[in-house]
Amino acid sequence: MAVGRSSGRGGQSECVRGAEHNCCSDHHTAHMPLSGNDLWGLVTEAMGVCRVVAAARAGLAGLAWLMADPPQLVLVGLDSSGKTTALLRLKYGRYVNTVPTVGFNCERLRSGGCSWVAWDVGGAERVRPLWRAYTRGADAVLFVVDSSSAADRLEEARHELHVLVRRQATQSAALRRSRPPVLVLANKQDLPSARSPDDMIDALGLADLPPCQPWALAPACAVTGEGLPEAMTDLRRLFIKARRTNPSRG
Ligand code: G3D
Ligand code: MG
Repeated sequence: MAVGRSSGRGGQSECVRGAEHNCCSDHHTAHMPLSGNDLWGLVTEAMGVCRVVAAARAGLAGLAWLMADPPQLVLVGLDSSGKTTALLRLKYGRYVNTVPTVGFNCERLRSGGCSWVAWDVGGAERVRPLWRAYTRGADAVLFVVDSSSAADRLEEARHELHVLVRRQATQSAALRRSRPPVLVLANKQDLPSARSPDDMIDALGLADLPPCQPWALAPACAVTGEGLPEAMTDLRRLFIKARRTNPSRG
């Protein structure tokens, strides 16, 4: 036999009694019958407490995440694709004239709602073997491509991107961690000869990447900064999703 919920608005108890009714203990009957409203109140109160506890736990988790080391972002791509321009634009919010990168640049920055430690690595052919040292510990990759480049340079970019993804698959498997997401930045969209995002997806063979590789492509112009915040938001989203899949960062 159940305790019926009060139908009266004035808090009138409608405690249904029957032969097997045993919800009202002695002390209950001795004092005040526990009405449906009372029970409902207790339940909602308990739910409220649970919500507060959950919010506090989420807050602590968020705090711990903020205090932890920021994720490592690596910018790679062919030389002159606009990596350093993009990095400095993200860091300072304005255009900074660049010189060809010798070695690497490293900046701590905040973009897309997340703090990052960003590594910008030279893209000339002779230094590309160095990419592996940077991508090994990467949490996310920004692969910058000049959308206005000639077909042979795009083919070269496609080749390097696929090599990078294959290498990261091996490294991630060895380290038992999720694959770092790759955000392809289709840069230099301001130039008249720039390919559209769809053409870039085709030219770079992104549909041929393994299904377990998180990726996205975002059009941008690193000189004006157009598209960069959206790109970084996409990257953060992919990063959080990958992290949820495998919370241990390895
Ligand atoms: P890298 O670091 O990938 O080697 P850089 O490339 O950032 O040094 O940029 C190479 C050149 O491309 C620079 O021009 C830079 O201004 C230009 N560039 C970068 N992003 C864009 C863009 O979105 N649009 C246009 N039009 N140009 C861009 P210079 O003349 O200094 O070599
Ligand atoms: Mg550079």
